[in-house]
Amino acid sequence: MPDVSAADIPVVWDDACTDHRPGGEVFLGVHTPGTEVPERAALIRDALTGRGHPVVAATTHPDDVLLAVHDAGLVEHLRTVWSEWEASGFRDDPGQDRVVPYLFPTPGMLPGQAVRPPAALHARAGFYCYDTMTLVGPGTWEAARGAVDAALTAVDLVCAGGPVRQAYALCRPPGHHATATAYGGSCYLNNAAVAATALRLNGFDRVAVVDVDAHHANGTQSLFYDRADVLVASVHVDPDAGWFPHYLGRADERGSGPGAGANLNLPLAPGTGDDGWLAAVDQAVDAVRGHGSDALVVSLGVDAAADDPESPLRVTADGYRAAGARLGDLRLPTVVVQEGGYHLPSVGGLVAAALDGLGCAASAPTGGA
Ligand code: SP5
Ligand code: ZN
Repeated sequence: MPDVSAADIPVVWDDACTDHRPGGEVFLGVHTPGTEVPERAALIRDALTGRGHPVVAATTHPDDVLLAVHDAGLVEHLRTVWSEWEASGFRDDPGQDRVVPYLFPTPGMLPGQAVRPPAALHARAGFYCYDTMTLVGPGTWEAARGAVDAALTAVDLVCAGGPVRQAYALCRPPGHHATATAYGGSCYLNNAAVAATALRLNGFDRVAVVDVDAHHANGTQSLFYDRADVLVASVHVDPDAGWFPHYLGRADERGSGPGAGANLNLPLAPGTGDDGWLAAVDQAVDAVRGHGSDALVVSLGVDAAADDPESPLRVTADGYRAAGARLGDLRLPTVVVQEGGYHLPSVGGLVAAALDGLGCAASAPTGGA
């Protein structure tokens, strides 16, 4: 019997993650309470510690991997925009206490013209952010940067050798909607892409990112779209059924150039439920085998869950446990990063179920029969 158990998967935590207070989201012009709240992270942590997972504090990492993923202008914007917003007096006039974009340089605004950064701070918000729902406030930068450190610390644990071949980074804010140059979808920095890049730099030749968040991993897809060495497979609610991120996530997006065939989108109908969702997870796992990946990143969003307010996929906790088991069956060094998941009464149990499935499968005796 192996002397490791699922509960041995370490949980990497950064205290800054609960200091990100977006204070809601502007949806269709209306300021709503939002669902990506600090309580999410504490609930997940408490559920995991209650089941025996050890907590490891994230360690500070330099910016090199972050800057291999993201444009320096985006990183600098996120680092500075909140203090500039405050200093510019926007809290009093017009009375907006978070950074909210109002103008977007869409292709239709700039036909045939290169887009260049605007001079005005309040215009710059829409240069780097592609929606109105992803607000920047006090603590946003520290949390987003802490989430990157958590992902990098989880990579360190997996690369250290020894018994830890799986680690979980409790990243908040989530990351999979962030592209090289833009943030959105409650995401600022792409933690999964940072983890995949760090694994490549640590000597893994081919890395797979499997994203089971309810929403398409548009940021991760775009970051690796033309690369063969990083497979991206995303299981999500069909954007053509009317769901975020609306413009991406279709099955015919298969990668480009050297990356042709190394992007797999598995869009699902609203109401799909466990069986159809797990069949898609199986297709993603088959794609990882076909890719010959030697390390795995799991973008673990639990917002496909039955009670989640942000998606209609209706997956159960048993479904998440089964998905974890299928991913654990790959027996690859694995870094799990937290993405979405917004039903506060169940979010902790859902993450715990996924990690339980992952750890049990990966530590089970290999099938001799
Ligand atoms: C990381 C992640 O899961 N991001 C999800 C971003 C999708 N947000 C879409 C929000 C649309 C407005 N939500 C209204 C919810 C009412 N039930
Ligand atoms: Zn999501």
